[in-house]
Amino acid sequence: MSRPGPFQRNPFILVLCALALAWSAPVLAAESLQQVLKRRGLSQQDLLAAAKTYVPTGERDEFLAFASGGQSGHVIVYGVPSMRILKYIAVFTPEPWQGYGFEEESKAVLAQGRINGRDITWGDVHHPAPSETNGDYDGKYLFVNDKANPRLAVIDLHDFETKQIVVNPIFQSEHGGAFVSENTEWVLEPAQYAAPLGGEYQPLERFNEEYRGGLTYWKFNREKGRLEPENSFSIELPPYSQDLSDFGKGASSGWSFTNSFCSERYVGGIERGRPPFEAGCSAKDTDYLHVVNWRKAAQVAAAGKTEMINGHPVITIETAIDEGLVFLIPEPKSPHGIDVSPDGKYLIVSGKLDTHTSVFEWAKVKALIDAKDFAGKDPYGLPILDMKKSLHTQVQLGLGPLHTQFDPQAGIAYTSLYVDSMVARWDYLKGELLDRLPIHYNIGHLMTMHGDTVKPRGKYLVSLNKLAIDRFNPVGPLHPQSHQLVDIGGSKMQLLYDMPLPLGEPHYAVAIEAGLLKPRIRYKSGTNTRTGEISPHKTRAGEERIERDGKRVTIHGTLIRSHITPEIIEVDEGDEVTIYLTNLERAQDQTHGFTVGKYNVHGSFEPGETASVKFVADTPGVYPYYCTEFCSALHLEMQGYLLVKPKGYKAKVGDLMPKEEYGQADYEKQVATNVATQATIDEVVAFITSQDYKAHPEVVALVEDATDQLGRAAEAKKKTEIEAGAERWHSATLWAGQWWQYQVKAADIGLRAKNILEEHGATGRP
Ligand code: RUQ
Ligand code: CUA
Repeated sequence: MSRPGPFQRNPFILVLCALALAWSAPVLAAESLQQVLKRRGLSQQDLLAAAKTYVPTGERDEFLAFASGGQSGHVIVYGVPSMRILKYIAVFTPEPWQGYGFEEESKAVLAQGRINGRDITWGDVHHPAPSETNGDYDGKYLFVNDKANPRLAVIDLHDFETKQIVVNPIFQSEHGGAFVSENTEWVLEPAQYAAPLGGEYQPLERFNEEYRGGLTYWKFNREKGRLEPENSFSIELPPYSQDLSDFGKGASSGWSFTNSFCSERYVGGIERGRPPFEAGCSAKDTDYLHVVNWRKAAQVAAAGKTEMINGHPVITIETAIDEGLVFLIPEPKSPHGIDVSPDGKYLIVSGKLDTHTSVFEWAKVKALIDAKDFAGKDPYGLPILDMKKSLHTQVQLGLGPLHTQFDPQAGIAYTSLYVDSMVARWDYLKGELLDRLPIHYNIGHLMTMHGDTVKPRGKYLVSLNKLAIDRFNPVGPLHPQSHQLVDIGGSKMQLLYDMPLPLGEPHYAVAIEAGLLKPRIRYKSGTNTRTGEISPHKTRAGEERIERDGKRVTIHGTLIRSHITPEIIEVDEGDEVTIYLTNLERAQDQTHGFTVGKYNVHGSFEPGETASVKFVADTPGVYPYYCTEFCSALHLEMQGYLLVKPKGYKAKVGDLMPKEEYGQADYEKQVATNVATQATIDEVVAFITSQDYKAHPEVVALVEDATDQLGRAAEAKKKTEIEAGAERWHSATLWAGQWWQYQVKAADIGLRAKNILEEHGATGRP
């Protein structure tokens, strides 16, 4: 065993060396701003754009965007205006860094999304929807959908983790979803490609009779933070390929709106010589906007006027007609988005194949419904309202209009023009086009800040582009996705920044004011983060144990800088091993990872979290395990051995530490180091306590952590003294080393706290 010399052991000496090196470096003249602009070929306009997006080091963004991660099955979180990616939230797809789908606790969440007994390990995530209070984002929850395998997931924004996945009980696919009602009582998931409800087989020849679309309204329990399948219901609809939706608000509260395409009910078959779907599904000039009285529908469902399909209550088309729940309005063909204005008075629909964007007026629609003034009935008997009588205006914005978002200024909206590759700013009250900005290329959705709520914040717009083509350095035929940041604060829109997203296609994104998000930094010790409950396997320091019950070996262990307890696990070939680990840390950002090599085992343990990994030790051998996060100076030493003994192996184990290498002199040297270190710690503590550190929550957290570490140092000191008292110098020296380890951690944390206090003094930021 080689002992580190004083230069490796004392962090303060290291810092001094680094400073000395910096002083001796050659001095270069600093470049002026003009010189940098010239060298990099930047214009004044570029400089202005940079100044609008640049977030100085240590500072934070104004908004957090949550973008669907498309085929990745994740959600992407980034800051606006810096466009810095902050997190990928694993939702439908396993993600090893977060332990998602590797730890038993998160496997249980993914297992909720099994369909027909099959694990579905990916998702096609399209539309995120934040929870709302009175029609505005409240920063508490986020809902996302999976188009391919009709499912919804609930992400808790208290910790940015996926807590629940529900499988749609009657659809074969969906697209619209998730959309939330003004107070998040309901989360709407509309079907997409029509199919027999409940999943049974029916030949395509029976399309009109047996295939159906529909809307599922999931009840959300805010206290529990979970969707309640037992209190949810659906409405059966004709096979019109229902699509995006929006909840009414304000004037249109209690109603929801869903558009559709292929109301032609065309069934393709290009290989049979029939015109393909794309021709048959765009033959008519109009499709149907579905206008739904959800508040009444919920009462109808609660009264039991439903049919059960797969144990799920469904309001039939017949009942919907009898109770006056669903009305149709012709809308320009192949529309994509339906967006309700912040006051709930206007419904904006764009037909992809029509140059018009149509503004329907809720008061007119409602008057027609109330007067039962119908223009006709669809083949299923649903009442149709007259399109012209429902319209406020139609505006020519450009080619391929898709989605609309709103501005704080009344009447101002932004609509994406897919074919033209532009964003249009326009006034939907006056029916006037105001400005257009070229986009690169083929914009799909767009997002303004809180842009689909009752209170849009304006400032920025992000264009979610379908193609990147030549915008970034080439990385092969599969290009990154591309988001462009646009300044909408002035009278002319200004393009500020291109951001590549190399994860999957983000369809929609929402941006929430950063101040509304208050995620926790640690869990209550022993929390199963996926259920929110304290795990029965929570383990405190000193309670670590290895237990055997027949072939089942259960380990209760702990993680703390910089050791895993236990450090040696011995099992027999074929044993079923479960390892529960509790991260004892309380400090911010002190996550530990855990893996046992070659057993496909990994976990991520945030401060306070208890989670577990499980495997059958079917291959004998020696398996190092270790912490996978560089958590501390002695992170590499955060290790252990799993020994899997072959069947029939007879143990001949001797003393693990037979050598007596260190004597009294080593012991005294170590103690002298510790005493010197303590003096430095005392200085740092004196500095911190001389400041008004309680005004800085981050510093308070660090001080708590440092106090923890010093408590552990005191315990190790006691053990040291017992060993020294018995003149067991070797063991006493090692315990003195452990005492020093805790001191170093405390000093490290103390210095971090000191830095923060000094920096805050300099920047004046609270
Ligand atoms: S998508 S580009 Cu919402 Cu799934 Cu529209
Ligand atoms: Cu814990 Cu590395």
